[in-house]
Amino acid sequence: MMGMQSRHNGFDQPLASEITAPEVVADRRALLQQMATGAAGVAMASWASRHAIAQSALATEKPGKLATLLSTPSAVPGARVIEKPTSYKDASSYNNFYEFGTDKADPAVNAHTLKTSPWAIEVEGLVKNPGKFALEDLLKLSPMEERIYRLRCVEGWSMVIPWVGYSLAQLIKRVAPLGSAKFVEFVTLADPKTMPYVGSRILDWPYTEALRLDEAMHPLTLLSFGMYGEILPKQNGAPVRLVVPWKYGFKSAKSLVKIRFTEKQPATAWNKAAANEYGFFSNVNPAVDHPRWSQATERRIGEDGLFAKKRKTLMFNGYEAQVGQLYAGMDLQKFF
Ligand SMILES: Nc1nc2c(c(=O)[nH]1)N[C@H]1C(S)=C(S)[C@@H](COP(=O)(O)O)O[C@H]1N2
Ligand SMILES: [Mo]
Repeated sequence: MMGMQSRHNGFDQPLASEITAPEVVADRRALLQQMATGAAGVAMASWASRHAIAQSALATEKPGKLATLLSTPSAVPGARVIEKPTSYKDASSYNNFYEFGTDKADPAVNAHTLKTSPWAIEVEGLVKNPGKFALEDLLKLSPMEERIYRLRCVEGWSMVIPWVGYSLAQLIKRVAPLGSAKFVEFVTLADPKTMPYVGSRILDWPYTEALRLDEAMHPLTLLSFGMYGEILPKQNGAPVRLVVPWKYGFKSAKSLVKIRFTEKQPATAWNKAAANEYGFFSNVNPAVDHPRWSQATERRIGEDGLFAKKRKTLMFNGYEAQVGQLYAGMDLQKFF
Protein backbone atom coordinates (compact mmCIF):
# COMPACT_ATOMS: atom_id res chain seq x y z
CA MET A 1 0.00 0.00 0.00
CA MET A 2 2.80 2.43 0.86
CA GLY A 3 4.55 1.76 -2.40
CA MET A 4 2.18 3.89 -4.40
CA GLN A 5 2.71 7.58 -4.86
CA SER A 6 -0.47 9.44 -4.14
CA ARG A 7 -1.64 12.78 -5.49
CA HIS A 8 -4.56 12.84 -3.11
CA ASN A 9 -6.37 16.19 -3.05
CA GLY A 10 -3.31 17.83 -4.55
CA PHE A 11 -1.69 18.00 -1.13
CA ASP A 12 1.13 15.58 -1.66
CA GLN A 13 4.48 16.40 -3.15
CA PRO A 14 6.64 14.17 -5.30
CA LEU A 15 9.06 12.05 -3.31
CA ALA A 16 12.44 13.58 -2.61
CA SER A 17 13.91 10.74 -4.66
CA GLU A 18 11.76 11.76 -7.64
CA ILE A 19 12.84 15.39 -7.68
CA THR A 20 16.46 14.89 -6.68
CA ALA A 21 19.05 13.12 -8.80
CA PRO A 22 19.90 9.67 -7.34
CA GLU A 23 23.57 10.54 -6.87
CA VAL A 24 22.63 13.59 -4.79
CA VAL A 25 20.34 11.43 -2.63
CA ALA A 26 23.17 8.93 -2.16
CA ASP A 27 25.56 11.77 -1.25
CA ARG A 28 23.15 13.12 1.30
CA ARG A 29 22.72 9.68 2.84
CA ALA A 30 26.48 9.27 3.14
CA LEU A 31 26.74 12.69 4.75
CA LEU A 32 24.04 11.81 7.27
CA GLN A 33 25.79 8.58 8.11
CA GLN A 34 29.07 10.39 8.72
CA MET A 35 27.36 12.88 10.96
CA ALA A 36 25.54 10.26 12.96
CA THR A 37 28.56 9.68 15.22
CA GLY A 38 29.21 13.35 15.82
CA ALA A 39 25.55 14.16 16.09
CA ALA A 40 25.12 13.15 19.70
CA GLY A 41 27.88 15.52 20.76
CA VAL A 42 26.29 18.41 18.91
CA ALA A 43 22.92 17.46 20.32
CA MET A 44 24.11 17.34 23.89
CA ALA A 45 25.86 20.70 23.54
CA SER A 46 22.58 22.15 22.27
CA TRP A 47 20.75 20.54 25.14
CA ALA A 48 23.03 22.34 27.60
CA SER A 49 22.59 25.68 25.86
CA ARG A 50 18.83 25.30 26.04
CA HIS A 51 18.95 25.67 29.80
CA ALA A 52 20.18 29.22 29.30
CA ILE A 53 17.49 30.00 26.74
CA ALA A 54 14.81 28.57 28.99
CA GLN A 55 15.53 31.27 31.56
CA SER A 56 13.51 33.74 29.52
CA ALA A 57 9.90 33.81 30.66
CA LEU A 58 8.50 32.93 27.25
CA ALA A 59 10.72 30.32 25.66
CA THR A 60 9.74 30.75 22.05
CA GLU A 61 13.25 31.42 20.85
CA LYS A 62 14.59 28.53 18.87
CA PRO A 63 16.38 26.27 21.34
CA GLY A 64 19.33 25.23 19.20
CA LYS A 65 20.54 23.44 16.14
CA LEU A 66 20.39 19.71 15.85
CA ALA A 67 17.94 18.88 13.20
CA THR A 68 19.45 21.28 10.69
CA LEU A 69 22.48 19.04 10.71
CA LEU A 70 20.51 15.88 10.45
CA SER A 71 17.41 16.52 8.46
CA THR A 72 16.69 15.68 4.87
CA PRO A 73 13.31 15.84 3.14
CA SER A 74 11.27 12.76 3.80
CA ALA A 75 11.06 9.90 1.37
CA VAL A 76 7.85 8.65 2.98
CA PRO A 77 4.84 9.22 0.70
CA GLY A 78 2.46 11.80 2.15
CA ALA A 79 4.99 13.10 4.67
CA ARG A 80 5.12 16.56 3.09
CA VAL A 81 2.12 18.81 2.74
CA ILE A 82 1.98 21.74 0.31
CA GLU A 83 0.66 24.37 2.67
CA LYS A 84 2.40 27.27 4.33
CA PRO A 85 3.89 26.09 7.63
CA THR A 86 2.54 27.76 10.74
CA SER A 87 4.99 30.32 12.13
CA TYR A 88 7.51 29.00 14.62
CA LYS A 89 6.26 31.51 17.15
CA ASP A 90 2.67 30.24 16.92
CA ALA A 91 3.72 26.59 16.94
CA SER A 92 5.80 27.13 20.08
CA SER A 93 3.45 29.41 22.01
CA TYR A 94 0.00 27.89 21.37
CA ASN A 95 0.27 24.43 22.90
CA ASN A 96 -1.51 21.67 24.72
CA PHE A 97 0.74 20.13 27.37
CA TYR A 98 -1.46 19.73 30.42
CA GLU A 99 1.47 18.84 32.67
CA PHE A 100 2.30 22.57 32.41
CA GLY A 101 -1.20 24.04 32.52
CA THR A 102 -4.47 23.95 30.61
CA ASP A 103 -4.24 27.34 28.93
CA LYS A 104 -2.71 27.36 25.42
CA ALA A 105 -0.13 29.93 26.58
CA ASP A 106 0.86 28.01 29.75
CA PRO A 107 3.35 25.46 28.33
CA ALA A 108 5.59 28.12 26.72
CA VAL A 109 5.70 29.99 30.03
CA ASN A 110 6.01 27.00 32.37
CA ALA A 111 7.84 24.22 30.53
CA HIS A 112 11.31 25.66 31.13
CA THR A 113 11.44 23.59 34.36
CA LEU A 114 11.36 20.32 32.37
CA LYS A 115 14.72 18.60 32.64
CA THR A 116 15.44 16.93 29.29
CA SER A 117 18.91 15.58 29.98
CA PRO A 118 19.73 12.84 30.84
CA TRP A 119 16.80 11.16 29.06
CA ALA A 120 15.99 7.62 28.04
CA ILE A 121 13.05 5.64 26.70
CA GLU A 122 12.43 2.28 28.26
CA VAL A 123 11.02 -0.38 25.96
CA GLU A 124 9.21 -3.25 27.67
CA GLY A 125 6.51 -5.86 27.30
CA LEU A 126 6.06 -8.27 24.41
CA VAL A 127 9.35 -7.74 22.55
CA LYS A 128 12.39 -9.89 21.91
CA ASN A 129 14.80 -7.05 22.76
CA PRO A 130 13.52 -4.96 25.67
CA GLY A 131 15.78 -2.32 27.17
CA LYS A 132 16.54 1.26 27.98
CA PHE A 133 17.48 3.49 25.03
CA ALA A 134 19.48 6.58 25.96
CA LEU A 135 18.53 9.68 23.99
CA GLU A 136 22.01 9.79 22.45
CA ASP A 137 21.46 6.30 21.03
CA LEU A 138 17.95 7.10 19.83
CA LEU A 139 19.31 10.11 17.92
CA LYS A 140 21.63 7.79 16.02
CA LEU A 141 19.26 4.89 15.50
CA SER A 142 18.11 6.03 12.06
CA PRO A 143 18.74 9.02 9.75
CA MET A 144 16.47 11.97 10.52
CA GLU A 145 14.01 13.30 7.98
CA GLU A 146 12.02 16.49 7.77
CA ARG A 147 8.29 15.86 7.51
CA ILE A 148 5.76 18.63 7.04
CA TYR A 149 2.61 17.33 8.71
CA ARG A 150 -0.72 18.81 9.59
CA LEU A 151 -1.54 18.49 13.27
CA ARG A 152 -5.26 18.81 13.97
CA CYS A 153 -6.42 19.19 17.55
CA VAL A 154 -9.71 17.65 18.63
CA GLU A 155 -10.65 21.17 19.80
CA GLY A 156 -10.96 22.38 16.18
CA TRP A 157 -7.69 24.11 15.38
CA SER A 158 -4.80 22.98 13.25
CA MET A 159 -1.19 23.77 12.39
CA VAL A 160 1.28 22.74 9.70
CA ILE A 161 4.63 21.89 11.25
CA PRO A 162 7.95 20.73 9.77
CA TRP A 163 8.86 17.98 12.21
CA VAL A 164 12.23 16.26 12.35
CA GLY A 165 12.63 12.62 13.24
CA TYR A 166 12.26 9.15 11.80
CA SER A 167 9.54 6.53 11.54
CA LEU A 168 8.77 4.90 14.86
CA ALA A 169 8.89 1.65 12.86
CA GLN A 170 12.70 1.91 12.91
CA LEU A 171 12.74 1.57 16.70
CA ILE A 172 10.01 -1.07 16.67
CA LYS A 173 12.00 -3.22 14.22
CA ARG A 174 15.03 -2.92 16.49
CA VAL A 175 13.18 -4.24 19.54
CA ALA A 176 11.40 -6.98 17.54
CA PRO A 177 7.81 -7.37 18.82
CA LEU A 178 6.65 -10.91 19.61
CA GLY A 179 3.77 -12.41 17.64
CA SER A 180 1.50 -11.84 20.62
CA ALA A 181 2.06 -8.04 20.60
CA LYS A 182 -1.01 -6.27 19.22
CA PHE A 183 -0.81 -2.78 20.75
CA VAL A 184 1.83 -0.23 21.67
CA GLU A 185 1.41 1.94 24.75
CA PHE A 186 3.22 5.27 25.12
CA VAL A 187 3.94 6.55 28.62
CA THR A 188 5.08 10.14 29.12
CA LEU A 189 6.99 11.78 31.95
CA ALA A 190 5.03 12.59 35.11
CA ASP A 191 7.40 14.43 37.41
CA PRO A 192 5.57 16.52 40.01
CA LYS A 193 8.81 18.35 40.85
CA THR A 194 9.22 19.83 37.37
CA MET A 195 5.66 19.62 36.00
CA PRO A 196 3.38 21.88 38.03
CA TYR A 197 0.05 20.29 37.00
CA VAL A 198 1.02 16.66 37.58
CA GLY A 199 -0.90 15.95 40.75
CA SER A 200 -3.85 18.06 39.67
CA ARG A 201 -7.00 16.10 38.97
CA ILE A 202 -7.44 17.10 35.31
CA LEU A 203 -6.05 13.78 34.09
CA ASP A 204 -4.89 10.47 35.53
CA TRP A 205 -1.09 10.91 35.32
CA PRO A 206 1.11 9.88 33.65
CA TYR A 207 -0.41 10.97 30.33
CA THR A 208 -0.52 7.79 28.26
CA GLU A 209 -1.54 7.03 24.71
CA ALA A 210 -1.63 3.91 22.57
CA LEU A 211 -1.82 2.68 19.00
CA ARG A 212 -2.58 -0.63 17.36
CA LEU A 213 0.71 -2.25 16.32
CA ASP A 214 -0.01 -1.74 12.61
CA GLU A 215 -0.71 1.96 13.22
CA ALA A 216 2.52 2.29 15.20
CA MET A 217 4.42 0.53 12.38
CA HIS A 218 2.95 2.79 9.69
CA PRO A 219 5.78 4.83 8.10
CA LEU A 220 3.93 8.12 8.73
CA THR A 221 4.05 7.57 12.51
CA LEU A 222 6.97 9.73 13.51
CA LEU A 223 9.29 9.63 16.49
CA SER A 224 10.17 13.30 16.60
CA PHE A 225 13.20 15.05 18.10
CA GLY A 226 12.87 18.42 16.43
CA MET A 227 10.84 20.92 14.47
CA TYR A 228 11.70 23.75 12.06
CA GLY A 229 15.22 22.34 11.79
CA GLU A 230 15.82 22.76 15.54
CA ILE A 231 15.62 20.49 18.53
CA LEU A 232 12.14 20.39 20.06
CA PRO A 233 11.20 23.24 22.37
CA LYS A 234 10.15 21.93 25.79
CA GLN A 235 6.55 23.07 25.30
CA ASN A 236 6.35 20.90 22.16
CA GLY A 237 7.38 17.73 23.99
CA ALA A 238 11.16 17.70 24.27
CA PRO A 239 13.31 15.78 23.99
CA VAL A 240 11.29 13.15 22.11
CA ARG A 241 7.61 12.80 21.23
CA LEU A 242 5.26 11.02 18.90
CA VAL A 243 3.54 12.62 15.91
CA VAL A 244 0.64 10.67 14.40
CA PRO A 245 -0.61 13.01 11.67
CA TRP A 246 -3.93 11.32 10.77
CA LYS A 247 -5.19 11.28 14.36
CA TYR A 248 -6.34 14.08 16.65
CA GLY A 249 -3.43 15.88 18.31
CA PHE A 250 -3.82 14.23 21.69
CA LYS A 251 -2.59 10.90 20.28
CA SER A 252 0.81 12.57 19.69
CA ALA A 253 2.24 12.02 23.17
CA LYS A 254 4.97 14.39 24.38
CA SER A 255 8.13 13.75 26.41
CA LEU A 256 8.06 9.97 26.07
CA VAL A 257 9.73 7.82 28.71
CA LYS A 258 8.31 4.37 28.08
CA ILE A 259 7.02 2.29 25.17
CA ARG A 260 5.24 -0.91 26.10
CA PHE A 261 4.06 -3.70 23.78
CA THR A 262 0.86 -5.42 24.88
CA GLU A 263 -1.65 -8.00 23.79
CA LYS A 264 -4.70 -6.15 25.16
CA GLN A 265 -5.77 -2.67 24.13
CA PRO A 266 -4.24 -0.28 26.70
CA ALA A 267 -6.21 2.40 28.49
CA THR A 268 -5.41 5.95 27.34
CA ALA A 269 -5.47 9.16 29.37
CA TRP A 270 -8.19 11.02 27.44
CA ASN A 271 -10.34 7.94 27.00
CA LYS A 272 -10.21 7.38 30.77
CA ALA A 273 -11.13 11.03 31.38
CA ALA A 274 -14.17 11.01 29.04
CA ALA A 275 -14.81 7.78 27.12
CA ASN A 276 -17.81 9.15 25.21
CA GLU A 277 -15.76 12.09 23.89
CA TYR A 278 -12.37 10.54 23.13
CA GLY A 279 -12.26 7.07 21.61
CA PHE A 280 -9.28 4.78 21.30
CA PHE A 281 -8.77 5.40 17.58
CA SER A 282 -9.39 9.15 17.44
CA ASN A 283 -8.82 9.29 13.70
CA VAL A 284 -9.50 12.76 12.30
CA ASN A 285 -12.95 12.37 10.76
CA PRO A 286 -15.13 15.28 9.63
CA ALA A 287 -18.16 12.94 9.55
CA VAL A 288 -17.97 11.97 13.22
CA ASP A 289 -18.71 14.89 15.52
CA HIS A 290 -17.43 15.26 19.03
CA PRO A 291 -20.54 15.00 21.26
CA ARG A 292 -20.26 18.71 22.09
CA TRP A 293 -19.14 20.18 18.73
CA SER A 294 -18.76 19.55 15.01
CA GLN A 295 -15.51 18.21 13.59
CA ALA A 296 -16.33 19.26 10.00
CA THR A 297 -14.15 22.38 9.94
CA GLU A 298 -11.03 23.73 11.59
CA ARG A 299 -9.30 27.01 12.27
CA ARG A 300 -5.70 27.21 11.08
CA ILE A 301 -3.57 28.85 13.77
CA GLY A 302 -2.12 32.09 12.39
CA GLU A 303 -5.16 32.71 10.18
CA ASP A 304 -7.44 33.95 12.91
CA GLY A 305 -8.24 37.42 11.52
CA LEU A 306 -11.78 38.73 11.62
CA PHE A 307 -12.47 37.52 8.08
CA ALA A 308 -10.40 34.34 8.20
CA LYS A 309 -12.31 31.45 6.71
CA LYS A 310 -12.51 28.12 8.45
CA ARG A 311 -11.00 25.21 6.57
CA LYS A 312 -12.78 21.98 5.84
CA THR A 313 -11.37 19.15 7.89
CA LEU A 314 -10.15 16.33 5.68
CA MET A 315 -10.75 12.63 6.26
CA PHE A 316 -7.80 11.21 8.19
CA ASN A 317 -6.50 14.81 8.24
CA GLY A 318 -5.67 14.51 4.52
CA TYR A 319 -3.74 11.25 4.84
CA GLU A 320 -6.52 8.94 3.65
CA ALA A 321 -4.54 7.63 0.67
CA GLN A 322 -1.77 6.55 3.01
CA VAL A 323 -3.69 5.18 6.00
CA GLY A 324 -7.23 4.40 4.85
CA GLN A 325 -6.38 0.74 4.34
CA LEU A 326 -5.64 0.33 8.07
CA TYR A 327 -9.35 0.77 8.76
CA ALA A 328 -10.91 -1.10 5.83
CA GLY A 329 -14.20 -2.64 6.89
CA MET A 330 -14.32 -0.90 10.27
CA ASP A 331 -17.36 1.09 11.37
CA LEU A 332 -15.70 4.44 12.10
CA GLN A 333 -18.81 5.80 13.84
CA LYS A 334 -18.48 3.02 16.37
CA PHE A 335 -14.68 2.88 16.52
CA PHE A 336 -14.12 6.65 16.77
N1 LIG B 1 2.36 14.46 27.57
C1 LIG B 1 1.43 15.13 26.87
N2 LIG B 1 1.38 14.99 25.53
C2 LIG B 1 0.46 15.68 24.81
C3 LIG B 1 -0.49 16.52 25.44
C4 LIG B 1 -0.42 16.64 26.86
O1 LIG B 1 -1.22 17.35 27.50
N3 LIG B 1 0.55 15.94 27.54
N4 LIG B 1 -1.44 17.17 24.68
C5 LIG B 1 -1.78 16.60 23.37
C6 LIG B 1 -2.62 17.45 22.54
S1 LIG B 1 -4.26 17.58 23.03
C7 LIG B 1 -2.19 18.06 21.40
S2 LIG B 1 -3.26 18.91 20.39
C8 LIG B 1 -0.74 18.02 21.02
C9 LIG B 1 -0.23 19.44 20.83
O2 LIG B 1 1.10 19.43 20.34
P1 LIG B 1 1.85 20.81 20.05
O3 LIG B 1 1.77 21.65 21.29
O4 LIG B 1 3.26 20.46 19.71
O5 LIG B 1 1.14 21.47 18.92
O6 LIG B 1 0.07 17.39 22.01
C10 LIG B 1 -0.51 16.20 22.58
N5 LIG B 1 0.45 15.53 23.43
MO1 LIG C 1 -5.40 18.47 21.22
